[in-house]
Amino acid sequence: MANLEFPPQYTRAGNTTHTGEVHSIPQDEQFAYGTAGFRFRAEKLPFIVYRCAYLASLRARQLDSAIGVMITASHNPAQDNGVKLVDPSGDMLSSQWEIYATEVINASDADLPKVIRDFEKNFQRSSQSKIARGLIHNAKVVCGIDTRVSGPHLMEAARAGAALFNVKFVDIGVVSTPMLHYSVKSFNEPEFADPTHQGYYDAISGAFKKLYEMTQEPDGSRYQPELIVDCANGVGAPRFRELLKQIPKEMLSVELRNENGELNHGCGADFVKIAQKMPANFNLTPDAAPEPKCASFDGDADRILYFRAKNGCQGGTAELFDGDRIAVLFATYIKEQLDIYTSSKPRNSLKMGIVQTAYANGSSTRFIREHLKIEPIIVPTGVKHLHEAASEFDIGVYFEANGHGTIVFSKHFDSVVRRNASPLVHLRRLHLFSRVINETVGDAFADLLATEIVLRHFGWSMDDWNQKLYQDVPNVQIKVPVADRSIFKTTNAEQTLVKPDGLQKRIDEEVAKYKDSRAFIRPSGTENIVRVYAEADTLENTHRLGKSLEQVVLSIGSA
Ligand code: 16G
Ligand code: ZN
Repeated sequence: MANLEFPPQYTRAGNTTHTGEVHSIPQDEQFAYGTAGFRFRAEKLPFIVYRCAYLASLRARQLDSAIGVMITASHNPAQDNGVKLVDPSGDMLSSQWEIYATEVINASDADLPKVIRDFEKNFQRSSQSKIARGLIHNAKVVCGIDTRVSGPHLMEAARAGAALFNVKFVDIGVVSTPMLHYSVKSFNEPEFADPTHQGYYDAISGAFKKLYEMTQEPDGSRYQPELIVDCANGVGAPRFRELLKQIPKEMLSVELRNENGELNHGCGADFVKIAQKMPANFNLTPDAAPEPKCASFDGDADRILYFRAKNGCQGGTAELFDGDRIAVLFATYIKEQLDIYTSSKPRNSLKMGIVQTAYANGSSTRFIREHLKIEPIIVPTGVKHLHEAASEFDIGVYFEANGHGTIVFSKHFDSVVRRNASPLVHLRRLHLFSRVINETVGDAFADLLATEIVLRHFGWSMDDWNQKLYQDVPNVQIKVPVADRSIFKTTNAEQTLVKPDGLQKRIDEEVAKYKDSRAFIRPSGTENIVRVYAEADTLENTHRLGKSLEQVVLSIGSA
């Protein structure tokens, strides 16, 4: 192997930021590939992105496939950035490779050549490796950025990382995270879609328009095809604007807000969810007519929530239609189609599953169990856990309450529904619905279009969507800063604390004081905090329970 040369601006010592300053990263600063990949202040990222892109190029050669590199820090402030890798079918990176990524990033500048040589040797040796067999015609690194100012500089770092072993680099520019995932799958499976922005817009909007034509609004429908979207001042603004060009206004009329201000500042899905408040630039005056139907994207448009002004908007409070409510809406629609299918006693059965996390509102879980007659699967926080559990079903609906979710479809679904051009309307609906959805990852644009289709199908207004399914139990989330979150260990899909000793008992005692209550405490995977989640019969009791649990955490933190 020739001498490995690393551009100094992408080393730990010479790490150079987008403003041209050298921001060295000391060797004792270690990192871990977490649920969101690597995510920090943008200054730290050039050397991290460079090394991640090298690793992506190795994975691309190993599998002779396109591998994605997405540069974004999602809902974090504008000064942050991040990087995560995407596997060939558009899925999250395999967990074994998360460990490799951590190893490569943590190597010192002096050790890096050896670490890389060892990786290269190991993969050359492995018998399945396409590198060893010289079959690397399709290997490429596909890279996208969000709208942050540090993005273009980090794109160059990625280009340099892929160039280390001369792997083809495809810059797909400013895209939502789901568009990057979709492109990676499209590069690897050309029959899926054209791997361009337009290919993505055409596939999703095309399915939407066909399904729209097939959908009959029921008599007395209260569906409204107008909505206002909070773009978080992020990538949703330019990209969703382009997607909407494909959809006639009579079908869906969308007004975009928060397109050009400070990213995620006082707006965006994370703000609306945590603060339960209307975002900036939405109507906050009690006497003016409130906007009837609104949705909010996060900064990289992989999360969506619907909302509207609550009670004449006193204090700017928003009523949320969160990921749980979207999941239940989708599942209700799918179940209606599946019930028709099953009633004809078909040879092939199709099984739907629903996956949630402990953050799912207790009422949504009860509704799924009692009305949809499906036992929801509860998994730990983080998309990969949900995605994996949902992949066990023919139709796997998964959503986090925070608005990150999608539906995945099995090979069996492919052969029964997609490849069998059935004239039966419920099967055609399922087929088209599966194409409106972005099955690679939660996608704010696709989820919005799918939501509108289903609301129209049922003839539902926001009131109907709220009242005809379930009423949310009052709930609260509190962030508690702690010195060391690693002392908190959970089990039972994060619903039970096993460490520190005795803490779960104290939680149980507090929870027992309130009616219809439920609560849990878990360490955040993305911030140095512990999160408290509480539900109870009234909002007041919910806050009381939340506060008392906050005290429980603080008493440990300071012990
Ligand atoms: C990451 C996860 C998101 C999860 C959040 C939880 C992915 C792509 N993203 O953003 O799903 O809800 O972390 O953050 O997996 P927390 O651990 O700080 O609560
Ligand atoms: Zn996001």
